[in-house]
Amino acid sequence: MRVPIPVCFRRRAVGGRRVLIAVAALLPALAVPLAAPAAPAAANGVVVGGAPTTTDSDPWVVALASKERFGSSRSGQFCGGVAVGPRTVVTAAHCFGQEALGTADWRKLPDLRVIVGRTDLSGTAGQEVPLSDVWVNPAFDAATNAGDVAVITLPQALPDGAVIPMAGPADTAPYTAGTQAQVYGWGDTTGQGTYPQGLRTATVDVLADSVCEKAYPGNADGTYLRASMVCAGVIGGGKDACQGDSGGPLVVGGRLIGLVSWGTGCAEAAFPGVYTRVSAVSELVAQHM
Ligand code: 4AZ
Repeated sequence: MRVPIPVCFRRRAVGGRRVLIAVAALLPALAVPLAAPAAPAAANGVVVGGAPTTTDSDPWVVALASKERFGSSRSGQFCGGVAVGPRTVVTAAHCFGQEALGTADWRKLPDLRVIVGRTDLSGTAGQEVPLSDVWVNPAFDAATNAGDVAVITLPQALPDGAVIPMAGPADTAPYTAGTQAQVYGWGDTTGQGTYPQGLRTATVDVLADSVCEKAYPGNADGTYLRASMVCAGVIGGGKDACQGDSGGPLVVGGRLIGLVSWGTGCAEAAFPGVYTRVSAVSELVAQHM
């Protein structure tokens, strides 16, 4: 089968630095960076700067996939997601945008699946579960990226029922600056279009809101808003989420505190990763479970 046209769904490649979502198809001829970051991010990550992990140890990490749209070499993976209930997966709203899916209606992609239990996307382990419903946060603001959350309902309970609890409104401690968090995904490991077959994780620090407010005061990439977002990265850069990690988990102490959402480039010292603040949306999510 012919590999589909690679889909780059960056929203605006401003100066070649804009990064928002997954680029998924990996045609060798087009494996060149579609918009190279100004400074190459450090190599080797999930995520950049990470290490391999598995869906056995972290079974609530799931992949969103469509082979028809994104190609079959990596099971069609294009975003991450997180199982928070036996039949509920949360992800980023922008994973369901027109630019990601090529349609505003996910039902028009009949082979859209949630893949669970598949560490290695080149294999067939685990299950490919169809979606029975999707709630995309109607308050998602594509200009700022606020409210970047969607809730997927599955037709049946996940095989092993492995779920992770969401941070609630009262969970403020895990958001304290300096807290170590893990980010997970099958996204770009270099910031230059290098997609791994295996699931990866990186340890990043929750950063003070002021760091991201300074980095992202409001431009074409988005605006950092402390009420609805979390800032995370490492001093000096080198560890970060990247394209293809969107919708995936940021975890502190066995609790989901963030969803990979956006940022400028990947792993650049001056531009931390920005995550959806789960404690701000967990009640909304619960209403759609
Ligand atoms: C993405 O496209 C993406 N460096 C996620 C996070 C970041 C950049 C891009 C933050 O999924």
